[in-house]
Amino acid sequence: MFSFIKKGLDKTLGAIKEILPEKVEKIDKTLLEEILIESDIPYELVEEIIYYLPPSQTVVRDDVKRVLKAYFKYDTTPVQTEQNPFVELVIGVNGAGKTTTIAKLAHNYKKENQSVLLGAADTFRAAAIEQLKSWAEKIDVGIIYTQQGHDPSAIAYDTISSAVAKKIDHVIIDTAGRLHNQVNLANELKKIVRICDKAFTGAPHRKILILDGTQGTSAINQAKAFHEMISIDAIIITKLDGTAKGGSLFGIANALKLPIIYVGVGEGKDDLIPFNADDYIDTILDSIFTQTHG
Ligand SMILES: Nc1nc2c(ncn2[C@@H]2O[C@H](COP(=O)(O)OP(=O)(O)OP(=O)(O)O)[C@@H](O)[C@H]2O)c(=O)[nH]1
Ligand SMILES: [Mg+2]
Repeated sequence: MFSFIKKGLDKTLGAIKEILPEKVEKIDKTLLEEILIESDIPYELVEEIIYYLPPSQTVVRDDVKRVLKAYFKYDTTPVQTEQNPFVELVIGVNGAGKTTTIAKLAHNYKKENQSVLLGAADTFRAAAIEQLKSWAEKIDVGIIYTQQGHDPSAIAYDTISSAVAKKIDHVIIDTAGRLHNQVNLANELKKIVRICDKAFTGAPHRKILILDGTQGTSAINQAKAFHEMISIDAIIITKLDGTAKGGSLFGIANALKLPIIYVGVGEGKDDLIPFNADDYIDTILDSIFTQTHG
């Protein structure tokens, strides 16, 4: 089976190969520990994983898979996708990949013959508005925007109202990753959430946090801060293609107890793949064990 996640894990698999040039049938736990640490699974989790393995010094693929799977029990999202419009609010620090991911998501929906309207509520920087406009043109979806410095909540409101009036299927709202300070950011995000609900009761239906995968587990604290501000529903990890820290997803999913719904594996509009924990774990284990899955 061709695995889409493989593109995103290229560097991580390369790093594993440096430690383990030849695949094995059974692996020594000390070596496994080294591989897991190298791929940026947090140290406490690695300890825990080793602890839950059978007591023998060497272990087989099925043993490892069983233990690793436990860290992704949050990967089913109970969302009401039948809401029309289905409103998604995208948040995250600047540079995490919010705007690019919004374009990819919108492109995905379009491919499924669903209509999309984008809201450029990152009014903090003029370039941010331009960037989203240029994506909207490229993937041919509508966008509501205003001038730099205008109230982002007003944009969120206008986007949702317009989508309701035009019976659009999906609304995706971009937000600023940084304001003058953290308190301002928290207040602004909370206000956007409130106004979304005013525009269409129940909106936003999904608050998505974008995390830069190249930051590895250091993104966890950042994620917790956003989660405390407006309680996130799901995570998307970007730039998995640019990092050997592919194991950090274990730490992120486990620390936040939130589902990872997609991973970004490049800068193009097609470079967003639905995250599947089984596929992800199998791809890593394929690079360690001779025994294949199935
Ligand atoms: N390789 C790679 N690059 C990505 C991916 N996602 C985003 N990028 C790149 O990361 C950079 C930042 O992405 P943006 O989408 O502008 O990030 P942002 O969070 O909107 O940033 P601000 O608007 O400044 O807050 C851009 O150069 C993107 O092309 C990915 O999955 N893989
Ligand atoms: Mg942006």
